[in-house]
Amino acid sequence: RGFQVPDNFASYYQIYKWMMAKEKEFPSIMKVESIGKTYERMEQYIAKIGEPGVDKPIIWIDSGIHGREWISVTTGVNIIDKLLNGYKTKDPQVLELLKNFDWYILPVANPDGYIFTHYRGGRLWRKTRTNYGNGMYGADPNRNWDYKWCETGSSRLPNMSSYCGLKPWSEKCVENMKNTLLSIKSRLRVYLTIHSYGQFLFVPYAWSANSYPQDYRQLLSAGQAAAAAMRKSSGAIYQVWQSSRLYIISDIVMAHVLDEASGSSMDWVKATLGTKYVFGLELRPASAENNLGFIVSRNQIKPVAQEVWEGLKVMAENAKTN
Ligand code: ING
Ligand code: ZN
Repeated sequence: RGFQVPDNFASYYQIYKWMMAKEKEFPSIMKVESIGKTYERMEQYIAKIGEPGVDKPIIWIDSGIHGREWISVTTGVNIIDKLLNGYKTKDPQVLELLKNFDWYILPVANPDGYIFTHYRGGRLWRKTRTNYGNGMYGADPNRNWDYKWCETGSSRLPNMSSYCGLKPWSEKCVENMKNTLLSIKSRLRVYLTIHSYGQFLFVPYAWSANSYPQDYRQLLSAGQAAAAAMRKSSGAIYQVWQSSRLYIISDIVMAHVLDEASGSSMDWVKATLGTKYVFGLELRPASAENNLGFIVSRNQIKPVAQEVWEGLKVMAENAKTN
């Protein structure tokens, strides 16, 4: 009855059905595969989009690694939709993007967490849903990667929202992502992980405000170019930073502390795979009280997707030439 997945905060199951339908509609350029099963045995579906032929450099995008960040999931879904619509209408820009790159898009990176946020009372769940006993569930899938694991901005306590897990890769959904990324290591050119909120475009490293990749300046300027395109699209200002250089008010020490966070996907990809263009995005809003920033109204879905799309095209352009 007119329910359009890309225009709504769709459920895991609706998104899965939509991806299957799109694969049928665009069999020559799109494949949907599962990269593995989660702790709760849900498949993690990835869309692979590109012109057939030789293997090309890959642009990877994941969204929804945190359950409650619904606007990130709609953005991942809308990027798939934009690539397919552009192909259908022979948009020369999109044809170029599909000729130069293979696009790997994982719109619901943490299905267990995402599904839980659709239950009554679960809307603000961030983590996975691994059972850690005594009524404690889930580790933070953006603290569970094996680079500087659990050193900064992580908790060892399973009841905390930034719990780093029992060990690196303890979370199935994270291990599946790692294995997939390892298998495409030599072709991986751009890694973008989409979160919300705060309106930032992050560059590595997140684990320390005093640690930079050797090509930091180049990443920063590529990020600034993308953010400028985003601003031109909608007026929204995205600040380009290392997330570790931001200050937050810590609820533990009740003071402003650096927002360093280790064990993130972004840091692992940059440090371990050596991928050139690695970014983390925090979508709208810029600020909100009491976690309400995770609840974004439906009319934001399209403008947010559009501004990300504009930024993405600039990232792709940079990744092609530099
Ligand atoms: N923010 C991210 C978090 O995991 C982040 C920020 C992004 C940290 C990339 C490290 C790397 O804390 C949200 N809102 O989840
Ligand atoms: Zn997040």
